[in-house]
Amino acid sequence: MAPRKPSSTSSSQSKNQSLESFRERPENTTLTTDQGIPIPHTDDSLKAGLRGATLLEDFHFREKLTRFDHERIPERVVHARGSAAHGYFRVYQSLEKYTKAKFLTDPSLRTPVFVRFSTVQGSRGSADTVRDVRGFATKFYTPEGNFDLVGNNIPVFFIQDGIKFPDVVHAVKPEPHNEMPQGGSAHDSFWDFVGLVPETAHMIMWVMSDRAIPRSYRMMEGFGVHTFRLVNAQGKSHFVKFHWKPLLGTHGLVWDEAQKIAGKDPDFHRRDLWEAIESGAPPEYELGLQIIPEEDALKYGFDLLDATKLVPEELVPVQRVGKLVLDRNPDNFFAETEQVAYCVSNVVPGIDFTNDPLLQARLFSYLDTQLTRLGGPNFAEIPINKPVCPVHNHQQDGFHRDTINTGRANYHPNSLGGGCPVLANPAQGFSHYQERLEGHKVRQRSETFSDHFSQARLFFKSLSRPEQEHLISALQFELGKCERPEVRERVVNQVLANIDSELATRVAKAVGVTPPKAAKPPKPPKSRHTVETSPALSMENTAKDSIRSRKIAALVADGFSSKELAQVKRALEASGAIVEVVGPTLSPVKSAEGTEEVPVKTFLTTHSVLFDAIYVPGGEKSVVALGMLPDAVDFVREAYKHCKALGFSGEGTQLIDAAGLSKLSAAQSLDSDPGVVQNPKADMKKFNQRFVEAIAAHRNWARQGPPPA
Ligand code: HDE
Repeated sequence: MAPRKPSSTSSSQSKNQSLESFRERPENTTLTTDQGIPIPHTDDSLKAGLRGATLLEDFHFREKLTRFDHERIPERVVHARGSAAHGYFRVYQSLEKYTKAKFLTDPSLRTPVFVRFSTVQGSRGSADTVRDVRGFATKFYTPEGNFDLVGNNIPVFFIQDGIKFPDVVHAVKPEPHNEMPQGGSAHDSFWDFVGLVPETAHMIMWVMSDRAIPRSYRMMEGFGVHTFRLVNAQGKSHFVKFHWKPLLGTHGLVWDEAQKIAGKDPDFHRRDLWEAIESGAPPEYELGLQIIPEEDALKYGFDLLDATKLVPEELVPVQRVGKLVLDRNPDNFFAETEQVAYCVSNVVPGIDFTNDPLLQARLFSYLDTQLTRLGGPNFAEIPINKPVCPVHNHQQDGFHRDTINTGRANYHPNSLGGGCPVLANPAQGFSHYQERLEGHKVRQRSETFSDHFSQARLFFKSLSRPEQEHLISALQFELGKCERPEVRERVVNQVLANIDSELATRVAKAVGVTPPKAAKPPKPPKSRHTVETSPALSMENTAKDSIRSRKIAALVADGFSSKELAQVKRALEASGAIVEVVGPTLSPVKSAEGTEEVPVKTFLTTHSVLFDAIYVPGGEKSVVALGMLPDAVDFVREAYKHCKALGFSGEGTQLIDAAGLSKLSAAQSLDSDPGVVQNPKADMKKFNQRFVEAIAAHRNWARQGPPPA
């Protein structure tokens, strides 16, 4: 891979510049203490005699150890494991009809952003590919202050009221008595909660689907989840749902593959994001808006304030209004990715909240949690959190204060400071939307929040058959790991039976629960503005037109055909893919033509699960050698099992039998499998075209065959 570009040529420049004065560049510098005293020796402590005890006066030793002892800050209570990138956002056309937010009304403005992706359950060091919701948090550094869109890759949530957040998080986190399992929901306390709280039903469908094991952060959607408001210059408000649409499409892993990746490369998603940016393939997403008139809050048979519901795209289309590009990796993980503090309450004029009780809780929680995590109230002064526009107010003091306020007037109103800072012009400043409210003070849930199963069913019914199979086996896996029969029983009968009877019956059988007698009749839809299925919910219908940034392993041993390898490599790279040559060792491999190729990885250092597709070039000697290497054979078999594209040219096709693929083929004949591209005659043009199409299709699920009886 090309060496890292030093600093950015990106368009996230204003943030990049604002960070510049904080960057420490070690080139041509001398080692000093924190006080700037030059240090000529740092490998031995100061001792009383060559073999004597260390002296307390050794300030360099004490400072070095003290600083090390205090390197850790508390990890986030949720979303601790994350990876982030800088970039920019630009709106395509002014949205002034709906909002007065400058970054959404000025198409010439490139707004710097910092996006952090995360898992929810696991600790900071947990594996990337666990089954979990992914966070998708975006900080827009706008000219009117920071706007934080703190979303997930799933459009709904487990609960309806934020007061239950500690409960759902305690339930899913590692259990308190033994702190197991790490990074996963397949344990009793989580499913105990699910069985007792049926409002989780819709979200459960999503987290058991392939959405919860994304192929890449670059290939997942993002959602603001709650209904927000857009408010225009005239004070008119519209409800809005925020979406991020990845230009590479939305793609998932296979569960078996995800588990293996967790061992082979626990940093799989982090590395994928980092390498894509370094290699010049910046992840891109479009911002989508579903705009809904306020009067329609109850039109769709559910309440727009209920975060366990989504608005089907077929009813309210997602308008794509701008583009997000992530083109620069952070300089320092701790300073940026760890210290970034997203706060749902950070909104700019033109964006406002609704009364969604989940959102209302979040408006309190994020600022509150940062106070402890980042050690006090001045965390907005940390470079990554600092707005790019001026900040003036009378807030002062507290731990870690950076700003040196001058003058005597630290109150409002004042005359000693000339009245400054003066109040903003109401037309430009933030004023809360004047929503009319009345009601009794109650601790109750609205009747409009009571349907927990219609949309769970809608989601399940909208999936393709292979996606449904994956979801069913995910539930069989998760509940199968629960020790208590009553926990499994309750989930099947209180939750799944209300969603779909085949789903409930098959899960019941697999986890030793008596299947529900009859499917519970679905409630009739409460609204005629509804849909039976929503094709937009299925990843089968996503973009499959590109192999940009896909990783393909070319398997070689001595005697491979360098001619075929070069042709295929050229074709794949021309379409934006990355080809890595994998060989028995890192020593050069000799081709049939006499040239040499140095593998970048070996069968020991990498594995099929870390690639999107496999290519085996011809060369009799090479193919025979590969066929005798169990790890090379395993490479091919695993790629086949995980439904990936496989390409075999020339004598490479002989590896098909050596790996026993013909016997594995569910379709009886590999010729009918569009994901296995064979070309014994080395007519490379057609081969390359078909191979590119097969990789772009992502996976050939038909290969999985029928489910076990
Ligand atoms: Fe969060 N959430 N959350 N959450 N959340 C946090 O804030 C919370 C919810 C989300 O990369 C915490 O800084 C409550 C929904 C993301 O730094 C904490 C409730 C959605 C991130 C917190 C929710 C999210 C967080 C932990 C229910 C999708 C990571 C550390 C009312 C729309 C941000 C922190 C990052 C992080 C509270 C529910 C997304 C404790 C109380 C719904 C992406 O404040």
